[in-house]
Amino acid sequence: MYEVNGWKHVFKLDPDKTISDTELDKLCESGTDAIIIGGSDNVSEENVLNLMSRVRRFLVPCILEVSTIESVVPGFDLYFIPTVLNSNNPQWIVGLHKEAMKEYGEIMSAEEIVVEGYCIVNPDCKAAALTEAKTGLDLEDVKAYARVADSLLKLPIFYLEYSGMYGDPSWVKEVKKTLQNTTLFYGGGITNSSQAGEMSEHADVIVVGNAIYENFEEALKTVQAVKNDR
Ligand code: 1GP
Repeated sequence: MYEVNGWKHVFKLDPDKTISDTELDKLCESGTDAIIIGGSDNVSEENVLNLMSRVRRFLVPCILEVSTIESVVPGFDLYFIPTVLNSNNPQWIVGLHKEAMKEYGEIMSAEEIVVEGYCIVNPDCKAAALTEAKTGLDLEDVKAYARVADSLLKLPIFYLEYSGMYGDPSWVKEVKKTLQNTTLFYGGGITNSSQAGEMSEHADVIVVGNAIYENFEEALKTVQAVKNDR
């Protein structure tokens, strides 16, 4: 089984967006620790399978971040299952998870599943709207959610999600201090090496998403920024 412990950098690819073979080759061979496939819009069995088979030509671990039950397909190294800790709607905390278990529980292999405790901080991102996230949190709230993930639920990952917006590094630093065993993922608005290096000083793993589609060469450089940093 793959362990997220020790990872520093991942790219998140959106199955609803287009990426050329050349760019995909560069991402997969960049030295990143994993490729996550996941998104919030138009995620289908077809586009997930298509992207997975393209990433599968490389050795890099390939992970599906499950956002809809319909798009779960076999063949990934790991399945990341998000639970949105600050959602106002129990569907996004445990409801859809129960439906998935009803359908796939018997055939699921526990070693392939990793639960991510999300805390969505940016009120303007799609994920916040979709999951009815209670945003407007202060740092103490976010630290409390981190402790819920770590001390109470003993989740492997706490995912501080700023999707589309560069967050406050001082918050990431404080959140990291509260975690004992849970791995801290930071995602949101990383567009260049210096931001990657800055967030990587505090977060265990940084996630680079949109930048892949907006400024590919800069996005690619975030890997080395993080690897050289430590
Ligand atoms: C999104 O956290 C990831 O789920 C990455 O965010 O797309 O802003 O890089 P960006």
